[in-house]
Amino acid sequence: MYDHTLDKLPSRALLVAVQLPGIEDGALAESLGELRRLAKTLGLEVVGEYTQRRSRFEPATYVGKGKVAELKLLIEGESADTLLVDHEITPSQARNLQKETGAKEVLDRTAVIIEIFHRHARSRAAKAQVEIVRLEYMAPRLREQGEKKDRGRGSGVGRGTGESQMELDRRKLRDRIAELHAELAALAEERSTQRARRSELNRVALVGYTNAGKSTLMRALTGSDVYIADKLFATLDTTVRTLEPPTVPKILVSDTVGFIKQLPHGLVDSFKSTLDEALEASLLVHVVDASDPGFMGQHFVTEEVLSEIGAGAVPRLLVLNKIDRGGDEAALQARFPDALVLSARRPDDVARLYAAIVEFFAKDLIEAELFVAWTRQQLRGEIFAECRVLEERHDEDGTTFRLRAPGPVLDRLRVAAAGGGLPVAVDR
Ligand SMILES: Nc1nc2c(ncn2[C@@H]2O[C@H](COP(=O)(O)OP(=O)(O)OP(=O)(O)O)[C@@H](O)[C@H]2O)c(=O)[nH]1
Ligand SMILES: [Mg+2]
Repeated sequence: MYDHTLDKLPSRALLVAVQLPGIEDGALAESLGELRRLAKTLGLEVVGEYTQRRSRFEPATYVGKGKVAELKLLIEGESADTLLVDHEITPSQARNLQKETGAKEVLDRTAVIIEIFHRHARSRAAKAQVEIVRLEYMAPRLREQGEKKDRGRGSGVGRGTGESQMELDRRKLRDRIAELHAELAALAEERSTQRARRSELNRVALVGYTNAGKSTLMRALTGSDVYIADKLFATLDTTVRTLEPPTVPKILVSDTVGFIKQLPHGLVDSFKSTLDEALEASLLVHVVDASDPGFMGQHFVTEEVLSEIGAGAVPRLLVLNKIDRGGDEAALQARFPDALVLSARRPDDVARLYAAIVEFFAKDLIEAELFVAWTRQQLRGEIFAECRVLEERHDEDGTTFRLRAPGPVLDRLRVAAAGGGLPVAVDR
């Protein structure tokens, strides 16, 4: 089976890219820089780069025929064993490149990204999601390998056996994919129950390109110990925590999976369920690494994926992060007047972000009066947990609260105070 499991992955890699018309040198360099970081995340050492200007990819070998020989020499000269192709290529292009250059492995951008997701997946849901994408990526390659094997055997008795083995492998693959979908459906149900319990609460989600600093801000804003690393796709699972110091009513913050250009489509689909958390947020904090020269492109890719998953209309707060790395703060602020220009490493900056988030939710609070009879004083705890109480007045019948609260909370408390229903438990 075509299986480039990462543990078996050789370690010296050569990057290869075709520069298509309309792709500027700068854009090509950025893309290769990113591929280099993807390689580093997989633990590969990049020993060289090879680019070729071409009007299109060569159908058989991606790079031109004449260049394949050059690549072979380069691989030998650098003792490289892996070719990393900066585009998605067909299984037969990969196979031909491998055969003709003598590389042990040829991985395209998609395979590299899937591999990283595979290695970083921790929760059951993330593991199942990535495995589906991986199996689907493997399926056509399995076919090609099967065909090759069959041809190699000629037209003898073995041929039929080879085919049935291939059929068997494919069926196993299909069965496994179906099993994983069923597992995910069960997990999605669990998650939607948890989400329903949180639906009334104020939600903010940190979104953005991979490595922008979302998890670093998550830590700073919530005091949680989410994983942070100078790696691509360090986070694959959504984590939800309360904004600290706590506000009344409280605000929940979610950290989410990062995006990248040419994110394999299967991954966008399979992470949709994880990103539902982001969709349900009332506010998206879009974090951008402003110290990266390609940050405008990264901003664009993130917005594109957000629209694709249906989050195009959720209000945004743009955060231009990592300003401590020497960016021109004033110039950035002038160019993006509505953005928060900051560093996740400076507590004062994090405090500004905290204040902006609190302010966003404060404007949705409705000021109202709520009368609670003495017989219903068990509601007090809930009122103080979920509303900002501005004033209390007592008389012989009960207490009148003047408070600020989100509309749905107010509606629920009014029903409960009127005796129309039991207070609904929310998770605290
Ligand atoms: N200098 C500097 N480094 C930062 C800042 N914010 C984050 N970093 C670093 O950038 C790297 C990536 O940070 P993360 O918080 O893991 O990024 P992320 O957006 O969660 O990345 P993924 O989970 O991979 O999508 C880490 O090495 C952080 O320490 C900042 O404001 N300044
Ligand atoms: Mg992260």
